[in-house]
Amino acid sequence: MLIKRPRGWELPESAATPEQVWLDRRSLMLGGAGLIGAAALPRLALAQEGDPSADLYPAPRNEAFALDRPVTEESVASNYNNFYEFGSSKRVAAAAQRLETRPWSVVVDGMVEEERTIDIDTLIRGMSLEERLYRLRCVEAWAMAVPWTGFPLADLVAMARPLSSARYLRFETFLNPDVASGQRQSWYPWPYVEGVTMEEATNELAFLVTGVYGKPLQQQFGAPIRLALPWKYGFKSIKSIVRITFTDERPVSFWEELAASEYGFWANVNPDVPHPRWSQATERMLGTDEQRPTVIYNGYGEWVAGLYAGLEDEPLYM
Ligand SMILES: Nc1nc2c(c(=O)[nH]1)N[C@H]1C(S)=C(S)[C@@H](COP(=O)(O)O)O[C@H]1N2
Ligand SMILES: [Mo]
Repeated sequence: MLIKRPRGWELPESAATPEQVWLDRRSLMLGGAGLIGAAALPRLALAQEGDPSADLYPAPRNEAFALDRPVTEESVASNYNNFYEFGSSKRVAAAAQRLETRPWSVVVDGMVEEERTIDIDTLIRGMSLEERLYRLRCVEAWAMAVPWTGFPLADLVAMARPLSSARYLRFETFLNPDVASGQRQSWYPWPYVEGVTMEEATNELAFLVTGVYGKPLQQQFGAPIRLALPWKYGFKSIKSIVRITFTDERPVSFWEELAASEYGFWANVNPDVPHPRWSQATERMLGTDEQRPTVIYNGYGEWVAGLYAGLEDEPLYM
């Protein structure tokens, strides 16, 4: 079957507008402290003040995860996002504020002792939150470094009591085309889906994120709960999760469904394995012109390289 598909996702990052250019352009248009800033910023602030988990932040930092680069400025990271539910540009922060993150619940189902639906605040308060400084490397060759707050995915796996037959976790994002205009674009396989193996899910690095920059997560970052898998390309770090399913079938992700030859299941960062249409050798740090050499497993080999022993025949790096 032939399906007409947009070519938007095929644009290399170099063809898109760097975030600093449009940040500058915006302040030019608005004469610095302009109208959009005045109208949009208080709303963002309000969304966080009204957050029922606000008292949990900032959480203590786990110093085991050190950065080799400065933390990306909050204003840069929170205004340059990939969140296709709200459009294919990086300027989705304003549109994403339409997502109501309370009430919110997460279904944990499939191969578990007992399927359940957990209220987000019950979940967050049942876990011990910590802050971790993590790098994020997008497949489009830009990168950032941010202070996520959350809890290990392994803690959720333990809580879920999976059956021994479970081999994968499948994650699903919310589906609400009334709120998320991108989801009205029917050629995309909504809802966004991602997956990892049980071994990956229980690795210490796999992190469920509920906050960033010492505050509850804002919508554009994937509130109220998203994944951070810092050794994999950013598209694996699924946002605004509503369902986590334990399964013995390898999940087919959103991007794999769209373009399997470009975005695979494993998607581990590797500078020596180019994307079919661009090099992965270097990355641009958001908010700067700095190009840094990309590192295998995004520098997290110490934690995760052992996960892939014996899997050398798999396409681990795409
Ligand atoms: N549901 C959903 N999750 C998503 C995406 C998306 O479009 N929808 N984009 C992914 C991509 S490509 C990246 S690089 C990261 C970006 O996270 P950030 O916007 O917090 O930097 O989110 C990932 N998670
Ligand atoms: Mo990405």
